[in-house]
Amino acid sequence: MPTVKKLAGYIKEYKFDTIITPIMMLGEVVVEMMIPLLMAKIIDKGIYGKDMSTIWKVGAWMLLAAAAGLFFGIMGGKYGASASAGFAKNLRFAMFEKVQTYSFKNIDKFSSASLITRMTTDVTNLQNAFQMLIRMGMRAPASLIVALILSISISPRLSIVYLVAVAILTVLVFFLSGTAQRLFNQVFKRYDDLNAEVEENVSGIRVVKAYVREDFEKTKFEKANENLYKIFVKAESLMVKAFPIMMGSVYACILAISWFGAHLIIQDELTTGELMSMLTYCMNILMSIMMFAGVIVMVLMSTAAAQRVCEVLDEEPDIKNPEKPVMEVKNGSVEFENVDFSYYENSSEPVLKDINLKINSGETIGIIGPTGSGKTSLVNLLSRLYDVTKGSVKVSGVDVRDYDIVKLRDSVSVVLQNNVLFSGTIYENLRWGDKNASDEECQHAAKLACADEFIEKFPDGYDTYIEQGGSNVSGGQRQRLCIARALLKKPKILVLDDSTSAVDTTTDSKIRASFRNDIPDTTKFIIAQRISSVQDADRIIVMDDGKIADVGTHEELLNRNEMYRELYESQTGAGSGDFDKV
Ligand code: DUT
Ligand code: MG
Repeated sequence: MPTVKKLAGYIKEYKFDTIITPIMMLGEVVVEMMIPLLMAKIIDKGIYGKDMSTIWKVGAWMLLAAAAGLFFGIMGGKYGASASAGFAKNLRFAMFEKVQTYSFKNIDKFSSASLITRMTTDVTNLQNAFQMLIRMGMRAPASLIVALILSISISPRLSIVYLVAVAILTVLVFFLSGTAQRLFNQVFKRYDDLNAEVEENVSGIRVVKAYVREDFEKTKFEKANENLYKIFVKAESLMVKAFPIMMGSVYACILAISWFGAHLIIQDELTTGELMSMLTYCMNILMSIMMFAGVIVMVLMSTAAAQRVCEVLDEEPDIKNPEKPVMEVKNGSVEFENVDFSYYENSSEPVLKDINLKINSGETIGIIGPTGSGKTSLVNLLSRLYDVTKGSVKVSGVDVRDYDIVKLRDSVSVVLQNNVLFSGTIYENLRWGDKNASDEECQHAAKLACADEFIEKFPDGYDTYIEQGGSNVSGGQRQRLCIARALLKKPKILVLDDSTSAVDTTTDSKIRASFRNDIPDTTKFIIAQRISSVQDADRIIVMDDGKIADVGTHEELLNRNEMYRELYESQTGAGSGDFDKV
């Protein structure tokens, strides 16, 4: 039940709507229940007693009751919709807000596909269940009780028939809701699988096409889809079978009442009007039971969704601001002290092992090494995209975990290896780096990143609209825009993670030259596959299998490091297939 309490906290400003809805539904029930009574009066007094004035008078009351019922019903619907939609709105926003605080590690844990399902499908399920609960959750039992009381007051003997039907239906309903809940829980699980499938395929659709893997992907999807279909059919057919059984018992009940009622009328113990109202109440009671069962099933079904939503809300961001954060990063010096790092707590072998490194402010550091050697992992520790497992990373002499995260990330600007642009103009994208940057500053940053040449060729220049994911610019153009965006932060430390891999060598060296001239005091980390991208760095780190294999200048490394020399020769030697001329 802590889940319920937690979720109820998100009703917030819709409390009034939430409370008024069941009250309106109650009003609807009360006036609705008066109608059969008035009906009995019209039949017994008006029709049998041939009293026209009673018919007029009671008829007017009936009309009034119907109008009041309509009013309450509409109001209940209106407030119910507002309360449930508002609740869902608050919930979605809270989840979105929470996900923004997640570290990379938190996101890895859920996967983006699952986060999307939780924020959309699961919240919609909760919204529907909530609406059902505040509307029918009150209406159904209220109508059951009022109808029972009224029919017992009309004819206690005939009411026994109800009680039998109520008992049978209740057993049936409890049996069904248990099974339905189990089945629908499986449906949600399958939905998640399907969503993961769709997310992966659609976001990687270009690769799928390039590798002509459409058929393979289709088969995979078909399987997930088929599984979902099967379980859905199973769940739905259970519901479908339930319906005739329920209706059967309703009609059996009506038959029984008519039979016994007729006898009672002949014995003068019941009037025709009273029998009419008994029949209406009978319908009311049985319908209420089914409705209530519906509410229970829906609420039970939404518990899985509720749990999944709460997991997102309860997840502790594993990277948090310290109690008394250091608010200023003084310079760009960096120190790694006995750093070990792994992505998963229980992995046997750390990704980075015993890293020790001291870098002065303003130095340019090249990082080179085979793929998977830990280059990205190493630099991701600088801006606390991940936290070290052991040891410490210090920037300007202070442990990165002691800084205010915003201040730290403003000072350590990372151009990620898999970088993305967002939908919006080039100006808007660049201002992710600094939202107050003037047009001139944006243009200056673009110039440093050698992005000005192609931007100015676009008909709309800096106002060119970038599509979602940056799909309307080339790989090299996107990389340069991302570098410009990072430069706008005016960072103390700039990290380029393979950020010029798609840029030609001439432009690459132009970018590095502008770094040297324009931001000499910024510490620069340049991860690259091409030696030419790092050879003029002050020092070059050679990474191998999570360890620092060597550190030195280009010349030093050429002389003493075999791996480095081989890489250099393969990139400069004839027939290497690389056009780099060094
Ligand atoms: N790794 C993970 N989870 C991740 C990223 C990486 O387990 O989210 C592992 C895979 C690899 C090791 O960490 O064995 C180092 O990866 P990293 O990305 O640091 O390697 P890299 O040197 O940057 O490789 P590349 O040149 O391919 O970018
Ligand atoms: Mg990498």
